[in-house]
Amino acid sequence: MPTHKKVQPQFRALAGSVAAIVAATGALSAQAKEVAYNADGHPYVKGEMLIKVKSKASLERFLDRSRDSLGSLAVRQSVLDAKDGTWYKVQVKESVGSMFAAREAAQAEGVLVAEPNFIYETQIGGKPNKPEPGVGGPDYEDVPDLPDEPEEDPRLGDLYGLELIDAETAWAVTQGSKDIIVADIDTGVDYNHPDLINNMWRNEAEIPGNGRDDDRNGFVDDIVGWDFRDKDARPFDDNSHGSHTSGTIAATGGNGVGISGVAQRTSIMALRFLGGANGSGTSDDAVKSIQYATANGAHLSSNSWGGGGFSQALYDAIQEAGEAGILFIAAAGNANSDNDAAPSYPASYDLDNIISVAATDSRDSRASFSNYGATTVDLAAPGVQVLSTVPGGAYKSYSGTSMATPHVAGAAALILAAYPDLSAADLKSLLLESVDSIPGLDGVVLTGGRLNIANAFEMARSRFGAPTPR
Ligand SMILES: [Ca+2]
Ligand SMILES: [Ca+2]
Ligand SMILES: [Ca+2]
Repeated sequence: MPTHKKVQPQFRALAGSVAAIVAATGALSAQAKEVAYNADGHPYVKGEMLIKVKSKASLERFLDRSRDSLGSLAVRQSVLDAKDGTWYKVQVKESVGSMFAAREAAQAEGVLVAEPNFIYETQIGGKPNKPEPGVGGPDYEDVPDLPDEPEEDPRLGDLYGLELIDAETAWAVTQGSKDIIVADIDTGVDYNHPDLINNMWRNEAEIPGNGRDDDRNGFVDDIVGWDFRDKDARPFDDNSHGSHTSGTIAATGGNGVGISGVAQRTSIMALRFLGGANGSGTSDDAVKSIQYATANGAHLSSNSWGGGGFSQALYDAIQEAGEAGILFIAAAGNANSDNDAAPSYPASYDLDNIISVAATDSRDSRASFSNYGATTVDLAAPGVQVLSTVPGGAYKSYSGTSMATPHVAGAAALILAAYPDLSAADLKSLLLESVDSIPGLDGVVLTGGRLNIANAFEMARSRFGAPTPR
């Protein structure tokens, strides 16, 4: 057994719960899943690895040759077609072990990379709700009409974050657009929540509930996104984390209900790969979520999760999203540690399309839990005691870099609504270069500042001219 350098408490807590959750849903495998840890203390699914090969033939050759040394390995499924190879998930004989198998596989001819199937978690302080049992989700309710004249959101005044980032000034330019699609890759969304239902993405090319893949995107009856954890068309939120992040991105503004997101209007694509009490999920399902967002028209994604080791599969998926012009906005992590010294994935991948977000409080101080990094964490956003939507038409306050990240995602959606032709690089530089400089963030994050969306619009006007809001 490798000696663990340092295992963070949040990882230890996983062991029992993931096995129990997986056993309860039966979704991943008939075999009970157990958690193991690599030498760096990162959790992965015991008995599984992801393997990247040049071709299916090289995979089969490897499996044939290694039956004696590694036991009978079973190919589970292909995970991602990267430009230089294909990723497969492989079931490894438990007595052999994923780490050993991955090391062996990496030596084999035709195998490009092999790695364990890491486990990631939501980046929230404490764990929110007891998960609701069961797979799937409720039927889609009819989308209500918005009021003809905007009606005030009664709890808007409780959102100190919107005030700090100057959302109201930005709303004078645009309140957002349903044409801009934000993939919320998380624990799912309460897509019937009265403050979210109007801003859910609707896959217009799909006929709901007819058991057919009408738009031929590989997913049957996918209306608001997909549930990669339970492998069904209803990415309902069993945890409350994903509904909360969605509300910060784009709870419906001016509908006379609850709050508003940073974008009053946008389209939220719900991609669920995390779930259960700990809000955990695996590399392969994260990769498939990112791939879905890329293939189905998302403009950016919001990613309030982390904690796994370096995964080349995840790197490949985020890079592919970047090549499609998609920003990947990611939580810096909640370990109060320096990402420059100890990277936190996925936020710390060295890819141009990633924005890594730290959390600050109502006085613009770095949250005590927030990771930082003078070169690898880009900017801060409000992430302490943030009020947002949770399932059942309710609202709660949570803290975490999980809550900071969707502020940046909402801001990006708002800018894109006014400047739809911006490249991902231009959008990123606007968000980063227009921050409010905060002395306490100097040397703590790359920009030394906290998101300010009104500044970003001012900068956009000077760089790109008058907005053309949708
Ligand atoms: Ca479909
Ligand atoms: Ca259908
Ligand atoms: Ca509202």
